[in-house]
Amino acid sequence: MKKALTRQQYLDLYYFMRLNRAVEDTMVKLFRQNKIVGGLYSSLGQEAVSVGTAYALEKKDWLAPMIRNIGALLVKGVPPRDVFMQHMAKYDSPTKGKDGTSHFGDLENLHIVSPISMLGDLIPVMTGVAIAGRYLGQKIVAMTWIGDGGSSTGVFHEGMNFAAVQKAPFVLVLENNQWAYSTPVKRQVPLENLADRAKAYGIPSYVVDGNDVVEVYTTAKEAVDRARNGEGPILIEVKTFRRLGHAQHDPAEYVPKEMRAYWEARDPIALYEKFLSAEKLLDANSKKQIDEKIEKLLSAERDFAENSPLPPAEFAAQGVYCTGDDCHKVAPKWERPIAEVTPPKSSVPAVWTVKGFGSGKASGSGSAPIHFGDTEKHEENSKDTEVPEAVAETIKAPAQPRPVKSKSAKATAKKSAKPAVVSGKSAARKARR
Ligand SMILES: Cc1ncc(C[n+]2csc(CCOP(=O)(O)OP(=O)(O)O)c2C)c(N)n1
Ligand SMILES: [Mg+2]
Repeated sequence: MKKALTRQQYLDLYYFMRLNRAVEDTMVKLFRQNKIVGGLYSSLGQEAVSVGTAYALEKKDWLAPMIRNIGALLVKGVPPRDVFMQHMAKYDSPTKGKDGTSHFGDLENLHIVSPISMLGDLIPVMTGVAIAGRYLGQKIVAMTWIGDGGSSTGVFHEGMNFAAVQKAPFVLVLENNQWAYSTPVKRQVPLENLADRAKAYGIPSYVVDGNDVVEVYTTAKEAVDRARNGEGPILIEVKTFRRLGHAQHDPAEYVPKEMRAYWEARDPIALYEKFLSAEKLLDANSKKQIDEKIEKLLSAERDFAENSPLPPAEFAAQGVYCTGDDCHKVAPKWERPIAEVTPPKSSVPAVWTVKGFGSGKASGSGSAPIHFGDTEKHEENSKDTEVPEAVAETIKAPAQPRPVKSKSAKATAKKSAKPAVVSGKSAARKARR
């Protein structure tokens, strides 16, 4: 670890890592008391990643956490009670008890976009936030996190490519904790460094030790500054380890003992404490003060959360569907008259149709629109619908059985290769063959 920060910065990083761990320890206790409503994920051993990266952001910047980034929320200013209440589905929680994990954000004050469970989807979303900030002249940076597993989704690549081509002020932290559920990295990506994925988009990247909070922070700060100065998106791969299973239900017995032992000996908080005492930034007394501060804070926050009521039953039906003005204040700004850009005026007549298609009867006597078999009978070769030439080209005659070299077979093949007309049942069958 290098010495390059102010004393306060060093101590802040320590405090938030300790707070991150203590908040999650408290939630494990709540989980065992059956007070946690949804799944409980852990970032044990990964605290330096969430804290070190989020600490590099300014107040005006935006972040969107994933399941193992509670530390980032705490750094951005979310009170621990919100995290507790959210997981306990309490009425005073940010989502008023509608979610049992960490799907909440704060667009107005803290600039936090709610997590999206579909891995990778936050990348284009946060790219959009970054571009919007630039459009509004705000000089903000947007940040999100993705796992080693999540970096193999299609939307990861689409999102990164989009961010790169737009030169979005966006920092992506690729949290390589060696596992995606029970799949080790080596079995899903043929790369030594996942940061190499950045080469495909022509953007810069870093590889850092995710258990060294100072290295994580200084790298993230450099990346955030570069993104803010117009250099475009940056990918940071942090190498770390998921110390517990995917969630509370997973004992992670598939993790080799040696691997676990290696990383447990590299606990990010223990490593940092060693550094801080060697640099005379933390002694037994100041450590005790921090212990007491966190204990006092979390005891009050937990009490508040436990005393918060569960939502009233009738609330279950509210706030589920968008109700327009009561739900949000975002309104479309129509540049053309609405009638001109919405149906029926905006509807285009079908290029070609199939007679009877859409008029079949369903068992409940309504119409069963997509069942060819239900369409009315009509004669073979009847002229139902003229097919435009371009369409006819695409409906070439279906492959014939093994050709028999006889005059009559050739003649038949030639005949069926001319589908100028698609006729109801028989044509549909032909086309599907
Ligand atoms: C697109 C998509 N596919 C699958 C899942 C199910 N899923 C949730 S977490 C997870 C593993 C993620 O592993 P990784 O990205 O390495 O993150 P980690 O859990 O290690 O933090 C999977 C497959 C999902 N949420 N979204
Ligand atoms: Mg992982």
